[in-house]
Amino acid sequence: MARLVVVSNRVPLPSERGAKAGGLAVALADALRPGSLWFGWSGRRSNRGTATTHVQRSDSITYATVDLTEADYNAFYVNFSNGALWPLLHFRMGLLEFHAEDYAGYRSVNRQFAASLKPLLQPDDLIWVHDYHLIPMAMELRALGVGNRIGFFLHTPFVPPQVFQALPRSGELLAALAAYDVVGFHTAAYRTAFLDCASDCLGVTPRPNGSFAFRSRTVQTIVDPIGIDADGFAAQAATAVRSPEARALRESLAGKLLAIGVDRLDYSKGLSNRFVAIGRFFGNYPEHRRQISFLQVAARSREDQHAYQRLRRELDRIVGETNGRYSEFDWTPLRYMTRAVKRETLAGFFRLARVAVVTPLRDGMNLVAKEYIAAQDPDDPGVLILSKFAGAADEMSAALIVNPYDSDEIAETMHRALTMSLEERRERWQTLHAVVATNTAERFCHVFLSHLARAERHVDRPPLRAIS
Ligand code: ADQ
Repeated sequence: MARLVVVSNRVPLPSERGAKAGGLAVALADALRPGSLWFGWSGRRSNRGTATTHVQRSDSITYATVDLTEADYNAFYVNFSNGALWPLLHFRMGLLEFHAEDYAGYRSVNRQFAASLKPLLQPDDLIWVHDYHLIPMAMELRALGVGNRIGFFLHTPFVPPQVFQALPRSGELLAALAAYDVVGFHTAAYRTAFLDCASDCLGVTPRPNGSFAFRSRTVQTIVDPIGIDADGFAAQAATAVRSPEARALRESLAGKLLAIGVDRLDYSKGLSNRFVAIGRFFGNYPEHRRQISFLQVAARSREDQHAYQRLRRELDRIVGETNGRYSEFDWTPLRYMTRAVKRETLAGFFRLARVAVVTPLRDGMNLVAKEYIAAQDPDDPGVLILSKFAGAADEMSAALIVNPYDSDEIAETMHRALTMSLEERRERWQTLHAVVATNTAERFCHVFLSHLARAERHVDRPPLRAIS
């Protein structure tokens, strides 16, 4: 069987796993068989940059990482990946900041990564590249003569041509994506948006199966929604609900109900609108005051960017206003913590919560929605309120679906969730659980890798020249 090589911006090194472990490491756990290699950025900035590759092994998996210089970190990671691509791919053109020198840094880091990875590759390796930081990676590997099968999975949404073309040099990124053999998206809408961009900009004609030809290569696009280890998470939740943290949380509620939100502190997650909605909820439905507390766990993220600093200030203000207005000396409506919480602790918190409010303005998928469902007690499950702009809404239509821009609708839906009969809660949960238990992380990897394994190899082709 071919060896799997995973490439991602951050590599979750076994030595560093803590509260932040999860995400990709959990999603890929089944696919990472002994012998696999994981390559990417170490998370460190140093003067040596990518000149040295650090290799460590754990559980028969090899982790190979490189550092970034301060200049590359700023151009590649802070400015272009997170200051241009992230807002663009979340429909936030107003936040997009493009500078040619950052784009040059982005291209350069992808070239450096390709050069560092190449000596570690074996001819039959299946290479699976993750996310928007590394769009040009395949093109750079091809330019070095790498003929392996290379796949790419985009964890964010993809946007229609009118939005994508707002990014200068966007045509180059589309051509770069066409250097992959397989390109995967969470939903059919994202794939369609990508194919529309490729048709408009590259002049390709997609076939009904989602493939297209470009520069005498075939690119297969697929829809492959990411999932979680639903059984594992459910077991964790059932145990963690008795943990000291969950017990302390339950005691602090003094018999009242809990609603929960868990997100990275990111403007795509719709936290401002959610917090406004919580105020409206307690304002419009005073019967719930003192009966429920909302706990928001928001892990700080990308703190060196202005948009994130502004967001934090805005959230502090709304939380202050809401709590100032509705708190009692022995009851706080909105509990807000800006740090990550360990996965198992979260699992217990999810199980305790009668309602989860997952209202991103845009989200590639949103795994919190799936984790919340997996964590519930089947006999007494909670209710999921989910944004229609999360990729998860495609599969999870049995949730209470809301428009995340409409704070009044969110408030009204919270009231509906809290007054829902046990029978309806069970019915909705069973439908949602069937989806989460079927479309798992294991299935996600299996679908992607079986498409990649079927792709044609390119050993005899002349190297694809990188676009300069
Ligand atoms: P993220 O934007 O990070 O991921 P999400 O899918 O919600 O978003 O969360 C990923 C993981 O982080 C989940 O396991 C969640 O439990 C954990 N997490 C979130 N907030 C946390 C907190 N405060 N403390 C501890 N853990 C926390 C990107 C895309 C998503 C897509 C994923 C996977 O933006 O749309 O679902 O990749 O493809």
